[in-house]
Amino acid sequence: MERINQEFLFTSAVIRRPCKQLINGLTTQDIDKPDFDVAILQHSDYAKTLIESGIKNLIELDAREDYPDSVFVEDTAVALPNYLLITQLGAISRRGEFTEDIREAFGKFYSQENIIEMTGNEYLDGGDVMRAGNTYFIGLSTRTNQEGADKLIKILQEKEGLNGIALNLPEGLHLKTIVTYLDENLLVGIKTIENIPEFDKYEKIIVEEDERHGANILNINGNIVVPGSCPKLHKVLQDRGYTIKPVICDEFRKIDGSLTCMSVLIQ
Ligand code: CIR
Repeated sequence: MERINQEFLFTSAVIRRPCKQLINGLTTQDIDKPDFDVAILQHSDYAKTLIESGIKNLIELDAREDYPDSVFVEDTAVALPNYLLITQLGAISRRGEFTEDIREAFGKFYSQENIIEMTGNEYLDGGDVMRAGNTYFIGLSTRTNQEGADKLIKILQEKEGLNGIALNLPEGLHLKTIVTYLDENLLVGIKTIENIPEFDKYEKIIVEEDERHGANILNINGNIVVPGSCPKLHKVLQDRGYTIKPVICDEFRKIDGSLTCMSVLIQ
């Protein structure tokens, strides 16, 4: 059997059902609003795909109409091997998304003393955090500031024995909008990542411009969860021997959502 690196082994995940207010989620796209009924179906396919990829313990939280973007749980917390970091979200309208129910869900996996919260002027969205082996890359974006990145780096170094590197995001909403650490030493991303010096040492699969959203994918227990609408990327990955699990989440893309942002994966 092929060897899967420990960092891609996940047993559990936290997700949240989309709310009707999703249609008013923040967006940089100048296209239609999401169709709520279709979004619900796509979200349930996403949940099914997580289970088919080996997530045994899937916690699905109820929708929160008071937070239009609350389906994007990834941004609210960073699940490290031993510690959970609750973020302060960069967007004002999203602050407060880490409600009591999600805190309770994470309490099943992390003891109280291993849960740390951002405070003061520290802002970070989980979508800006990408693990690559023992290093976590943190995108400095419109949502994540230096103070937020520094907080995470300190926890990585002092509590987890890991490293963190902050880098300026050249484009995109979040770091993981433009790049994924897919496998040992291998990145998948948009062309711009070739100009990021911190990524020089990695092999790269560059997605075609019309499949830009293919830069955000997931390796869950060796299953590669990819957007259904990226046939060229599917072929590249299959030719390299990967098992792909396509899932269509186009309604969420209308408000800048991608595959990683709808779950927090836990080892
Ligand atoms: C936002 O602008 O915050 C949401 N509409 C989309 C968040 C997507 N999150 C992510 O990629 N991690």
